[in-house]
Amino acid sequence: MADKFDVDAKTLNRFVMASTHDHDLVILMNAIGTSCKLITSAVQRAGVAKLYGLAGEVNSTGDDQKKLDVMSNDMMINALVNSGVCCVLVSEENEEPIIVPPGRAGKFCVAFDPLDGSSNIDCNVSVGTIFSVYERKPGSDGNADDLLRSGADCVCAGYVAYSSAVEMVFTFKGGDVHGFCLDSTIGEFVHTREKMIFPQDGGKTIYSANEGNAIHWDQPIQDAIAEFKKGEPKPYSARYVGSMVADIHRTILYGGIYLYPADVKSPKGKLRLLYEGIPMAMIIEQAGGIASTGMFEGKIQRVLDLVPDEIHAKCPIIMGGKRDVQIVYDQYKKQGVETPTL
Ligand code: AHM
Ligand code: MG
Repeated sequence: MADKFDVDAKTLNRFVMASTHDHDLVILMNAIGTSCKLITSAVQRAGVAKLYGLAGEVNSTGDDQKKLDVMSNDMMINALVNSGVCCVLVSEENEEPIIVPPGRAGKFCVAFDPLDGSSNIDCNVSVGTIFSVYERKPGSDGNADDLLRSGADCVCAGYVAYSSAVEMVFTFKGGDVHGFCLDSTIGEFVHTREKMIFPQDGGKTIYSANEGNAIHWDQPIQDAIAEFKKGEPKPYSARYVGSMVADIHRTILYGGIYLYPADVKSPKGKLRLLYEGIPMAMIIEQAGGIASTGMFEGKIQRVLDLVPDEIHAKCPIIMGGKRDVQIVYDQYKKQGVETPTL
């Protein structure tokens, strides 16, 4: 029976402490881990605690209903502001950046989507948290400008999937990608996936996109999806949760391709660069995959080369293995577009 008990738990904190000499980074990851445990508790108790619904609504007993994503946002902000190692925060839920008061400020700038997958929150389908971390520029006190830079400057990126298990995946700049499952019996994230690698042969033949937008896509994207449907030796499967964390997590583990391209309705795409595009691109690339914009502002670009012009800037996204991203690029080539070599 003894082997059923972990006498040597490789916790997230232990892993981070072994990976860096930067004590502030250890504190930061601890604060992110704590807020994600709080979010887990809120997500898992959402039904019984009556946390579903719109913020600002008054329920039948006259109490204010708290929307789950507003609560998750408060949990992250409180943990990060009080960590003492952050100077500026950007959240999907806040129009303006959050500036940490000087007495509590530290060197990190964190962008996050506290609970991504808004259309899935109230129906108990997987949702997630996504974050990217930068260090403030030399001489800066910490302001939005510290986050308006290329993904190449991102020092840490990660996501947490709230699903049948709660799992954190993150990577430090230039490092491997690691996974940690929340062990509810000890209340700790425990190291469960060592060096996550995108399937080298492209993995399962899966395409993942909101095909309801197909009529608005450019011809090469429509043609690429048609290619996937023809498939060789058999048609690709369609899988689309509509929560980026779930769709990207599956893509890293199983293979295939995820697309939220630009279209005539949304020429910059839908997803946000700072807390969706850049962190997912860094994880995908450091796991051995490709993170492209597809056609964006006249050319095909690497997501990590984009520089946001404002904190909530958007970007189109095509992420997957070489096998499938090449199929998309081939359709652009047929239209005479120059494509990067993969
Ligand atoms: P959100 O931040 O409002 O939740 O939007 C982001 C989500 C992503 O998780 C997901 O990939 C995408 O939006 C789904 O969009 P759509 O419903 O248009 O398919
Ligand atoms: Mg989002």
